[in-house]
Amino acid sequence: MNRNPICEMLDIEYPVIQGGMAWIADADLASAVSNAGGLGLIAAMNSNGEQLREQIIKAKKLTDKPFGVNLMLMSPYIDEAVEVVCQEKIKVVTTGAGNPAKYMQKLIDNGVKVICVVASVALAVMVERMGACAVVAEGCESGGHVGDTTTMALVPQVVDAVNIPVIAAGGIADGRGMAAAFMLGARAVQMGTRFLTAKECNVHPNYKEKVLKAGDRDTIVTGKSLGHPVRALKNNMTRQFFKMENDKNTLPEELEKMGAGALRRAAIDGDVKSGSCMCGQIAGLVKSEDSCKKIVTEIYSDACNLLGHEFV
Ligand code: TUI
Repeated sequence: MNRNPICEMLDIEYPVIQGGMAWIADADLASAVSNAGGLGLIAAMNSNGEQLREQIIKAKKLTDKPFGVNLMLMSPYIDEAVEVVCQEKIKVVTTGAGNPAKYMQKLIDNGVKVICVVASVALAVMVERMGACAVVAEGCESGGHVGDTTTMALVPQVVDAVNIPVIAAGGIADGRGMAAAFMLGARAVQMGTRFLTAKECNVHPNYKEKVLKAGDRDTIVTGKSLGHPVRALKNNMTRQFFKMENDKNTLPEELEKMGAGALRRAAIDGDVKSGSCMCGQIAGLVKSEDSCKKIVTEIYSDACNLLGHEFV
């Protein structure tokens, strides 16, 4: 019998959750991760209500396993997304990049399990009180929007502060990382960068190739001055952004303008020079394009071999 609390709560086989990557995590990727026995997620960030509904309907056709939706709280479509999630009877959502207070009760009242991505102990404690069923403690090794505490420091502090299960994210891409996360007290892992290079991931091939070729020092965080720091692969765009951000004559609006649409340019159009290739520091470890089935089963069996099956 599987006694892992996250597997029991979500009715999944392996305690492996896919990151809700904006412009990347669509029905194809989410259903492939769910069919592999993990929890796949559709990113709501880049879709209006009807586009999100289309992806949900598609995923329902592609898998009979549970899957969820990631609600990015800074999204212009967040209100529509919450509405569609409730209407489509989505079983679980993850929230990220903000405080989900405004939406918690509505989601819970509609029977949606809410797992909040947090980058601090304070927010973890707050969302537990609001009814979150688990938290993802996401360290700053992650790609995309990041906090400033590392996974190694954040996870055990969040584990000690809350009574709900903790899912670790940031810098995890193989069985060693998963085993380490479990040793810190996490009961599951969330991975973005590893699934970004999955065979079933529809991100533009240029982006995938850049991630597969990246080394350990190839990411950079920009956007701190705007209040939303983002980790992405170094390229023309991030170098220019970094330079302008450190120039006191640059106006915040100029930076906002540069950042707007940058993820879409890289993920959809394949412009990996002037677009933003968000990805985590663990990219240097990810060297092959594998199926979601291989990713999920291999990371779990490697972690089991390191930890002992009863522990995972
Ligand atoms: O949300 C993410 N990662 C993301 S969202 C994203 S989309 C984007 N597109 C363009 C520009 C910027 C972002 C790409 N990657 N991860 C979850 C996460 N949430 N990481 C950190 C946090 C977080 C940080 C601060 C959550 C809450 C918070 O403070 C909330 C508060 O008000 O206390």
